[in-house]
Amino acid sequence: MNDAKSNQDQSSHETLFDTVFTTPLDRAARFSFDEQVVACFPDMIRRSVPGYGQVLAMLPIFAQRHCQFGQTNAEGHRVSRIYDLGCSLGGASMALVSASGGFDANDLQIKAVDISPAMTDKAKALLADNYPEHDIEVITADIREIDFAPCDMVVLNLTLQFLPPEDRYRVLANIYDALNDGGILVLTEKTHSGDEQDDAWLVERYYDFKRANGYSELEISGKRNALENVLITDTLAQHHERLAQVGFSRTLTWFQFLNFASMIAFK
Ligand code: GEK
Repeated sequence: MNDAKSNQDQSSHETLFDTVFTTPLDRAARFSFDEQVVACFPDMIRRSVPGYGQVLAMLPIFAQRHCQFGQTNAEGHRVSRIYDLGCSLGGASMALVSASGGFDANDLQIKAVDISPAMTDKAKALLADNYPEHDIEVITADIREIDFAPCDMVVLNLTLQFLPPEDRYRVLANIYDALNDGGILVLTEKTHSGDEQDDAWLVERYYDFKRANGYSELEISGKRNALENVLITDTLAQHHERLAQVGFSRTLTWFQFLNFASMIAFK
């Protein structure tokens, strides 16, 4: 069955195969998180982000160690508040509350924020279907504009890279201010290396990774062009320096897979 046909045959909650950049004309498009991307998002992110599943799987493990249950929900129950910023379809939130995470349904109060209504509409439906008993609020907003409530953990999984570089410090400073002492930020990003030769090797192996996951040359170059000036990477050194500047006393890179890395910052 061809991709288009198989996509049509699936129900709206099923994951469609990513065919966003399959024709030469698509290459001219600027990347945006619209309905077309939302429909195939889980497939796209798994096939194009090395280590995506491994990073998500560690989130509840980190939460178990660093959540302090210092907040109170509307029913007077002690909870830990967690922000999932740039939540897309809620993958990180779902990983946090999944059965293997070890939390009870009313332990965590999650605020999942995304600027794209197409994403948040679908995230709400997925969470209502799969985790109706959990306290996960999906909010359609720009993370540069929100007022943070005190929290124990913030997840920025592949989101900071989409903000204009000049806005990144302010968002991280707001996160730092909202975190309780002992709280953590998990920051996952596509990065580039400061060394030109290393960078070329990492980028080429990243394209090999995408080829191995079924993407064609047309799709790889189409996506690369569409993301130009939309996804702007920093080096790991720039990330750690900025995190230190906003006040985090200790940061470390806990995961790296080719040009993707995840850092943890401790308040
Ligand atoms: C996951 N974290 O599956 N405010 C809020 N959301 C934004 C903003 C902004 N200013 N800019 C971009 N976004 C997810 C994956 S995807 C990564 C994150 C990717 C949102 C944007 O709408 C998109 O949903 C998300 O950030 C980035 O764990 O597609 O490579």
